[in-house]
Amino acid sequence: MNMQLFDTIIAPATPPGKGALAVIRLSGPDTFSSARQCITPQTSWNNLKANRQVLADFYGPDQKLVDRVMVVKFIQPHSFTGEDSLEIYCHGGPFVVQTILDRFLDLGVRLAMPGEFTRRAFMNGKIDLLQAEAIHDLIEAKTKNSLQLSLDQYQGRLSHSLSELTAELREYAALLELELDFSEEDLEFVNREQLLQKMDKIIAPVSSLLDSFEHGKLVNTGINVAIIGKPNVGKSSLLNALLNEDRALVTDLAGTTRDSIRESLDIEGQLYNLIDTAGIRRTKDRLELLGLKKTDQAIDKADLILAVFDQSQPLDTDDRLNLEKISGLTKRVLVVLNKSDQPAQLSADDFDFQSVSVSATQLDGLEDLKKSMITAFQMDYDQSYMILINKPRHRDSLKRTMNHLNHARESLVNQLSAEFIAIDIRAALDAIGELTGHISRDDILNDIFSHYCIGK
Ligand SMILES: Nc1nc2c(ncn2[C@@H]2O[C@H](COP(=O)(O)OP(=O)(O)OP(=O)(O)O)[C@@H](O)[C@H]2O)c(=O)[nH]1
Ligand SMILES: [Mg+2]
Repeated sequence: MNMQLFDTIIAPATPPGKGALAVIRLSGPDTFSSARQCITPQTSWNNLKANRQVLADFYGPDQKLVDRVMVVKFIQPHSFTGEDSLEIYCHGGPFVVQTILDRFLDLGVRLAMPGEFTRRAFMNGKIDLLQAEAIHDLIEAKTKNSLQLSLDQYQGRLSHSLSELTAELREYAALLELELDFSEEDLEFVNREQLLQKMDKIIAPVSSLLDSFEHGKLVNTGINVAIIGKPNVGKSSLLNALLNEDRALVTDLAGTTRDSIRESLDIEGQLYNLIDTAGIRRTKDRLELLGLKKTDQAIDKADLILAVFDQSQPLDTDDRLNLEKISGLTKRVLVVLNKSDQPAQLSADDFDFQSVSVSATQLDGLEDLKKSMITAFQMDYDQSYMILINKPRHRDSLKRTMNHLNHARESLVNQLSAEFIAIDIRAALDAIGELTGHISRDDILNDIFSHYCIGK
């Protein structure tokens, strides 16, 4: 990739608003020539060493001092983008930042588009597409586990394992294609039995990567948990107890919660998106019916259902309605027997589901509940330390890879000619290439980078 294809861009790398410091980033061929016109480093420009932070004065067009800043110069290809780059650490006032930006815009530098720095890093081969996506995830990470997952991907764990798989495949494709060149002589460069064994060895990890999507997605975006049950069993009290704050309204009136309430909770590094719902019962109340519709949507979206019952009361028809609802689901369900501070009329034996006894108001049994929520997904990331994919894009590419690999395998088993096997192996390689970005399509790139903020 010819770097001169790119012009010079600028953007603040820190969020807008007031702060102690702000960082402004420039990248492109005219970085230093434009910076020379407004920045005077304490060491002269000629003595300015790369990758070192140096104090400097920033001047406006009238040669008046705008700010005293720190600068770091990066010389291509030894920078994030792979181009000549400069980072300016100025004082974090919006006016200071805008004045510095305006000065560079006047000097012919262009304001960067969302994700343009990362896109250049990708285009210049500094990172692959999976790593570019990981930078975005890393910044968005809300818990220890999602941070770990994005760091793994940023460090290239997934890319590395894919490149190992493709190296072998590439070799076989080349040998098979060589056979085609010698088809007159009827030569076989690839032992079919060995290739079949190799294919199986490659299909297995691709398939387990595909299987890791559900897990990876949950680590990345959190486990959706719907708290359901008939009115007044203490769903909102349970939400508040888990969050340790008075988030939802609690009253002794049945039908208090109408709208679904969503809050995030970090349990031992895993993100849970808790949704408190309107109590499920037979009703004709229009507002309540609207609430029930939302409850159904929350159940649809949930990965885990906390079905709450008031254990101080025997099961009634509304409880049975809830039981019917959860029995028809193919999702993970935990029964929560609330109000354990009252004499019990229900026990775990009354349910076909795993259950936990709690008191939402006395904050009793919550640790047991959290433990059950964790084990429901066996989310201990350190123990199940494996490579995960976490985006539909990854899954789609790997599905295509899998289809082509299976097809190639079938051709092998049916002793079809090298041509057929090679075509499918090449197609599998292309699908992996799209995943890592070695084969890049503008529409995919635009989709990925447009979600980034300016300056990233
Ligand atoms: N004794 C006791 N009372 C509780 C407990 N949890 C909730 N309550 C009471 O039960 C009543 C209903 O609590 P909510 O949390 O509003 O119940 P809900 O399930 O959200 O009710 P709706 O929003 O109407 O569907 C309130 O008076 C709470 O104080 C508990 O563990 N023990
Ligand atoms: Mg409620």
